[in-house]
Amino acid sequence: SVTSDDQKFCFKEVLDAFRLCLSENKEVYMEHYVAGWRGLVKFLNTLGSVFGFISKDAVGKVQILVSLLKGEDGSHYSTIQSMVKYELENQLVDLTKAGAHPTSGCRTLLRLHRALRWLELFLDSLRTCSEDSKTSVLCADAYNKSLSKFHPWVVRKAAGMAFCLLPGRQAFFDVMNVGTTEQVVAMLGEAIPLISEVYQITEDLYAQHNILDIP
Ligand code: 1Q0
Repeated sequence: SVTSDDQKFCFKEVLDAFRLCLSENKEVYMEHYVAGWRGLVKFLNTLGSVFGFISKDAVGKVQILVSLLKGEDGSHYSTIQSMVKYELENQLVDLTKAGAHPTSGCRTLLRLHRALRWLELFLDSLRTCSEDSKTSVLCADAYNKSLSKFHPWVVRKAAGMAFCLLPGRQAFFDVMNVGTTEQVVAMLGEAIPLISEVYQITEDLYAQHNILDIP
């Protein structure tokens, strides 16, 4: 077909990435964390160009993390835990105001981490909603309960406008490429606890190091 496999979104890819994210001792592997986001961005791109400003920001952040991981000091970036330790010990993070390290791994990942909470809430509402629920409303509710508090007014406004253009629940489920509605609901039920655990481990780690407010 014309659409190559790596362009076509498949929700299973996201599920697998988050499944591989946690090590035995509950460290979060960067490689799989960014793979999860790459999959999600693919999905976002199928929704059309109104979501371009969101996708562009996410892609930029994923690229920053990938270049750190592939870079000279890449060995320190294999897990979120090792990244936090390495960057803090070497003063590579702007902790109180924007300065010399605008693209630190800690700062960049924190932005995606905050968005992960939105995703968890949104997927959970998709999983449990009725057939006639409006995805735009579910998405806005999830956003207002989480990510919106970190965004200035203009971004909230633009996001709100973009949400109104989301396809309906069924179209959403079709793009996920999973199968019947029952199968989608089952796969969401598998994915949400994994996403939730990765979120909580990261949140606890950032809280423990007092870096939840990196500017
Ligand atoms: C499905 C609809 C997607 C809606 C995404 C919700 C998030 C809205 C976020 C809008 C903000 C984007 C503009 C940029 C903001 C940045 O200023 C902000 C902070 O960064 P910085 O460097 O300026 O301090 N960036 C962020 O907050 C990061 C936002 C990343 C959002 C990534 C969203 C990826 C979405 C994936 C779609 C998943 C759909 C899941 C459904 C799957 C199957 C049903």
